[in-house]
Amino acid sequence: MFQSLSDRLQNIFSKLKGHGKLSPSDVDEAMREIRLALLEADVNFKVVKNFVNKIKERAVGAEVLESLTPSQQVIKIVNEEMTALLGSTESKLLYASQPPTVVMLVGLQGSGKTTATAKLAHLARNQGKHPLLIAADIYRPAAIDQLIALGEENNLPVYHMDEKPEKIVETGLKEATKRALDVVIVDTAGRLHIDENMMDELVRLKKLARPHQILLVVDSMTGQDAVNLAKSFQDKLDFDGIILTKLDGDARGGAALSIREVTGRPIKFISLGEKINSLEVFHPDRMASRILGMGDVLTLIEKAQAASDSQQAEELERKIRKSEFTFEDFLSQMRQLKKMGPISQIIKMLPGMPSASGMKNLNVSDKDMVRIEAIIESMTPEERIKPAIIKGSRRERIAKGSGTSVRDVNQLLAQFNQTKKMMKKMLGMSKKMGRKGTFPF
Ligand SMILES: Nc1nc2c(ncn2[C@@H]2O[C@H](COP(=O)(O)OP(=O)(O)OP(=O)(O)O)[C@@H](O)[C@H]2O)c(=O)[nH]1
Ligand SMILES: [Mg+2]
Repeated sequence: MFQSLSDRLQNIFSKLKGHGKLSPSDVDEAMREIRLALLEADVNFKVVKNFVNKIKERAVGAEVLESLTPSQQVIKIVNEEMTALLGSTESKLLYASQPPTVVMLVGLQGSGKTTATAKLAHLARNQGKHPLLIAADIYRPAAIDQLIALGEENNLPVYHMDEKPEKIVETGLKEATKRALDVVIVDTAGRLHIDENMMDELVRLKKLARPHQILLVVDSMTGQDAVNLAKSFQDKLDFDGIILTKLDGDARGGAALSIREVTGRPIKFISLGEKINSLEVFHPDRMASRILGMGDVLTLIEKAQAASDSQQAEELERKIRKSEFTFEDFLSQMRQLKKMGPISQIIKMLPGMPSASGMKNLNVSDKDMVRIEAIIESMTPEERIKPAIIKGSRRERIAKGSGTSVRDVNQLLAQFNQTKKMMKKMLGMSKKMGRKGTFPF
């Protein structure tokens, strides 16, 4: 996510760290580079100007903390200002006190409305709600079928009928009340550009459905164009929050960093893939630390918490600390990890990844995981507990048994040792953050 912006900012910071004391011209130079990096990431120029001015003011101001070096202070300020730019605090979906909560999704064609409708319903259901999806896009061929298919795949009820959108929404809402479904999510039609007819229809639907929340779905790949689009939607219809999609792609960051400041509306959710569980509540602080290369330890820990039980995690922590971690544990942790989502995304959340060069060969794909599992399964129980005994002939036997090569086995053994070391290091890091019993590996 935002890799090139992230790389550039991290470069700027590492240059700063090289200076013991910062002169005003060091700070000026860093600010100039930050400004360029943001502009190149397609952040709106007014947003950039404000952002840099605020940092400058604070950096040369009297804000001195004894415990930090001058460069750390600048980084801290950038981190705080970037968090503020992204909205400061998380902004969850609010449920109405009188159900059903009605949410209407709007946005341009292909921005991800229909998939977000299903993802949001999935999220609501995980919070104990009973959602109903309403298919109100009657224009694009197959739009309704798309939502029906998503509903069937994920066991979510979809309301549809061969009528005008107004009628569909009206009867859909009645249906929700009748079936005691407490969250209604309305998927609407998109257009290639803002167009009067679409806006008029959305305004009519808004009057009729009286949604508690209108969420604008924005493709993050559209950069700061998204800002103009959001402004038009705001003028004509208004909305309460933003869903930013396709953050798994190589978006430069312009949309994410500009949209809140320009519209004053919060980013509520981000979407990081096509799968049903790829919608996340947006945390400005976590996004800022991801962009600034501080990793996203919190998201990782939360995912881990959801995937593993804490007793097991504590036991593991003990083992890591005492270096009693074995291939048995490795295997069971790997299986836990799989529950957390695609391994490539998990790895990216680790602090300093993927740029930290020492970690390059930890770049595991889901396919690698299958191979690794096979190799471990071909080890004897003794070998799993004491990997040090796995020498020449044992390596050959394991390779044969798992249908891999001795090279693969060697590689895994090396990787295992490296992982062990990394886990110990990361354990220290999560401890510093005051967390206990939640460590993922
Ligand atoms: N990689 C990735 N793809 C996404 C994401 N969100 C949506 N998509 C894909 O983008 C395409 C368009 O998504 P839709 O949900 O159909 O978009 P829409 O806004 O409903 O489009 P219209 O109905 O044509 O206006 C689909 O192929 C989705 O799978 C995301 O976060 N990441
Ligand atoms: Mg659609």
